[in-house]
Amino acid sequence: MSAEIESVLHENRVFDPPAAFATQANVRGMDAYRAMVAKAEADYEGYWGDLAREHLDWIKPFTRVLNWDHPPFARWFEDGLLNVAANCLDRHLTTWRKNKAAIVWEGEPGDTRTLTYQELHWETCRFANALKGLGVQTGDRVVIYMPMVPEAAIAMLACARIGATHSVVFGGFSAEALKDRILDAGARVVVTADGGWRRGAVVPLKDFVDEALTHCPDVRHAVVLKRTGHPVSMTDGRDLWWHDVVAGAPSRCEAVAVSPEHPLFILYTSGSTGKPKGVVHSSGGYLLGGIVTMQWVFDLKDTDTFWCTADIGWVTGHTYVVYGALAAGATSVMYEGAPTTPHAGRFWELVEKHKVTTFYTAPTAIRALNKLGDEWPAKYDLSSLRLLGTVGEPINPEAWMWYHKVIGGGTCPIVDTWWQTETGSHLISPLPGATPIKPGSATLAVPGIFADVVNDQGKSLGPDQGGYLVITKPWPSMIRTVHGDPERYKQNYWGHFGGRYYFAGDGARKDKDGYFWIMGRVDDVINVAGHRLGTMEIESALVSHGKVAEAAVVGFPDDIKGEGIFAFVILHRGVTGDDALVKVLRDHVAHEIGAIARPDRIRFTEGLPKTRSGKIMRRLLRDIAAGRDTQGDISTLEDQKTLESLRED
Ligand code: 7RM
Repeated sequence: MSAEIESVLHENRVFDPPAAFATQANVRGMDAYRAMVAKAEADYEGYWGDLAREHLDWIKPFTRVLNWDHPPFARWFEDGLLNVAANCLDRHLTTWRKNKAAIVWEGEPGDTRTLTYQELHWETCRFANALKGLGVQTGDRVVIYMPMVPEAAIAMLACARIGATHSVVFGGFSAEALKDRILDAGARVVVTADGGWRRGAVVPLKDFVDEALTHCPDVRHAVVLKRTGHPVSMTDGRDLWWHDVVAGAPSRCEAVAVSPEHPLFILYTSGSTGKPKGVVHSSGGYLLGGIVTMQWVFDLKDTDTFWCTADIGWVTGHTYVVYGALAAGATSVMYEGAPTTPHAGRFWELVEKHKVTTFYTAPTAIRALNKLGDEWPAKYDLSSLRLLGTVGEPINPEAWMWYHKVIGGGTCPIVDTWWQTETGSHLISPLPGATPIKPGSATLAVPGIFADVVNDQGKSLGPDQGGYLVITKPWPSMIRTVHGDPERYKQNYWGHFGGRYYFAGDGARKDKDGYFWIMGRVDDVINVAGHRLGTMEIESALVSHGKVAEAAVVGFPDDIKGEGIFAFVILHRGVTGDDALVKVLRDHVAHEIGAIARPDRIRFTEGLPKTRSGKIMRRLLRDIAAGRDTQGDISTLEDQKTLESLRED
């Protein structure tokens, strides 16, 4: 790693928490926030130990909070025993919440289902018994490859109930990607469906499973949920229908007591090299991170209808559709389909229909929905909303302002939550009743998390100096290891600053108020004539021009400057990209940031290559900008066609 990253973005707007929000918030005002931080600073283990006793149900209480004797392998609450499914379900059954809606589900075709905590408990127990009947034992791995239907959550919770470790593979992944993950996880049971609905068509999940399983000799069973009725082939002895395996299965099933360090799940992320990494999460610490952030960041109340739009194949779906949401007793909305099927107002229609109070989505979705025009949200009553959130990438201030004004009616705070698959839950985010918000900043660390921006020597940097975002203490919901490769875990995340800090891979700066501004992945930094520029800031400058809907910026080899700046630009509907506009946009960036950031080349495009969770795959754009063949793993790519059309012209 080399010197600092220059930060060139300027954003001065500040939004205080609305008084009406602050007075009812779970964390009220900055003094309350600071008191929590002070407590965590004074007695780190005492702070987290108290929270773990308060928010988790223990089968056997722990006596030791943190074992950090063998860094970077942390063990939290290690001598306790608990069960995650019992913490998500059983704990509510002795309260009025037993008949509260746990999951409010909507299928893409418009079919709906609501499961109370009691019903979700029955279904989970039945499926847990079914898994046991198939020979699944505590410690075994189960791969879940399903559409966004309640049974996906039921399958996850059923694994948790019997202490099996699940690995959810996003339902949009190919047979090839599925195969790699089944093999790496060493799963012997796969849970899937005959298909799922996406953009009006059936995603033939079972066909992909069949293809994957030709290379997975250790898989004994595939359990298949009938969702679409689309014909599938069932292999005798191996494949079983979900409805058959649960038929007659008892609706009680003992929740197995496991160590809080027991691996709850493995979730694969595509590392920058292409080989997928199996991020391993714990049970106790992971769940604690999810619960406390539901309370603090999402300000959860029993009157809320909470909708996190993420697929359960992504960590955001794990923590904020399923585990954190349910353990905190939320009503969690789950939607199967695409945001624009059958029409561009589908999300807003669902907000109105289910009276959603808290809406959490990704900037990529916000920009896409913004681009479709204000007439869509205008058709629906969005007045039930009280809090908005974003996650996945930095949100450019223009998209933020649209979200705030058009979706939030100017009254909802926006929590811009920075976190990762590896962090398990939010680490940097506003607390909506406390933190004054600056559009585009994830603001401050969650109380109990210690974050900093450092240079390549690990030295803490001053205000507005760009550097590396690090977490300086282990935290309960952190990644425990990379499945089957502890050395990779050690090197990748703790190898950069002599083992002292967790390095997130992101560039960032802190402003004079200590607010964090995430500048994107350091792998994406461009070196122009010795200046290291974060791509995100140039993208943000482009999108601040009224004609631009979205932009992706990468470097390409330049003999003189080292790297030149190549911008891929998506224009708003009805705008045509011509040479005059290229000039206007180049000048606009120079004006916003400075001549050093003026793009050398601008190319107008209809789409960008993105991962399924909406992140731009700049690695592929770099290849295109350099005129090279694209290399490496593209199993996480959302839409192959976009890449092909970029290659063609
Ligand atoms: C939850 C999730 C992690 C990476 C992370 C960042 C980027 C996520 C924000 C963000 C700026 C945010 N998990 N990122 N949230 N950047 N502001 N609020 O996204 O493992 O898929 O990605 O996403 O680069 O390192 S993830």
